[in-house]
Amino acid sequence: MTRRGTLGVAVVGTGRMGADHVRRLHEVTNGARVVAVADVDAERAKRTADGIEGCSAHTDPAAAMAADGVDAVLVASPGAAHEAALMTAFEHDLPVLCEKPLTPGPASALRVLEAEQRLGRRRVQVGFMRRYDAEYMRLKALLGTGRLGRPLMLHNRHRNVATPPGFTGEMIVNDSLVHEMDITRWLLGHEISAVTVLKPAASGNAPEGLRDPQFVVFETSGGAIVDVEVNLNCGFGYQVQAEVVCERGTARIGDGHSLVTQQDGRWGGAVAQDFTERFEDAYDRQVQAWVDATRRGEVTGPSAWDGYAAAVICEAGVRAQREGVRVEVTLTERPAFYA
Ligand code: ISE
Repeated sequence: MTRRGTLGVAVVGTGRMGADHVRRLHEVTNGARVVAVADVDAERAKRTADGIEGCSAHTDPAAAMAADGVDAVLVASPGAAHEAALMTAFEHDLPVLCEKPLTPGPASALRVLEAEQRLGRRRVQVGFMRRYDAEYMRLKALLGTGRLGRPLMLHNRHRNVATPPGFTGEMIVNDSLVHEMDITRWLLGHEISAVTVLKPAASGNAPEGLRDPQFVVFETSGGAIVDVEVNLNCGFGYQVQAEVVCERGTARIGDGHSLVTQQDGRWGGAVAQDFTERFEDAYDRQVQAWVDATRRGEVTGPSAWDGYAAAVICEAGVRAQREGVRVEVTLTERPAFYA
């Protein structure tokens, strides 16, 4: 239930993603308005709130959540701040869309699961936005028909133009590969049971000290093998591709052939340059779905359990990467609450 017909949203964190979500909620999403923002940088919070009528700016997330007219929270602060923001949202009994990661590790993710269960109903949607990408949705629907038979292999490519300054090896797993972890679980309906990380020679494009690209193998509970090329300094564009190999056929997305031009004896198209461009529709659809569900009093989409599973797989992935060994993944028993 919302207080004034539209959903009043507090946005916590107004960095790159937070500011983009504020713009989206203000300009694109139906049925929502931004009523408060919070950021440790007071100036940035104020700049973001400026121009949005009735939007207050805060440095304390709790103050933003307590502001008049807040019905729900979008958390887009750095991962280390998520647990505290989620707990505050729970105290106010507010529904939350939390950018990935849910929290940076399994122990804190478990604390969030326990706190959410104490509320007696789901409150959290985690921002694994690829689940809202039109191509991934089509692929999932096709697999769901069973026409191709059981999925046996999934090949993924995850390419970025260049890593931002300060990007570390662990971030390859926690910030980038985490998307393939979630999409594998969602597309195949399998749990990831083991992770292996292989490292080819570092690309000359990669910044000094960063071993990029990497080649990752997931084994799944359903017997599938999943590989991921994570190639974050490829130089030419932002590309996310996936091909599922099933018993009776294959299906592939991400070729980016939506606009092909032919001119001067050549044919071709453009390659997206970053994730906000490639996944713009997915972000829009994700936020609209969250707003619509919240206004209906429902919580849908990736759950805190999915966030916890990703945290456990990331921990295994970082170990596999560091030690060069195959690391098994063990999740705690899934509570009936998240069935
Ligand atoms: C970034 O945090 C994302 O979420 C992007 O989707 C991913 O492609 C990129 O590698 C990450 O750094």
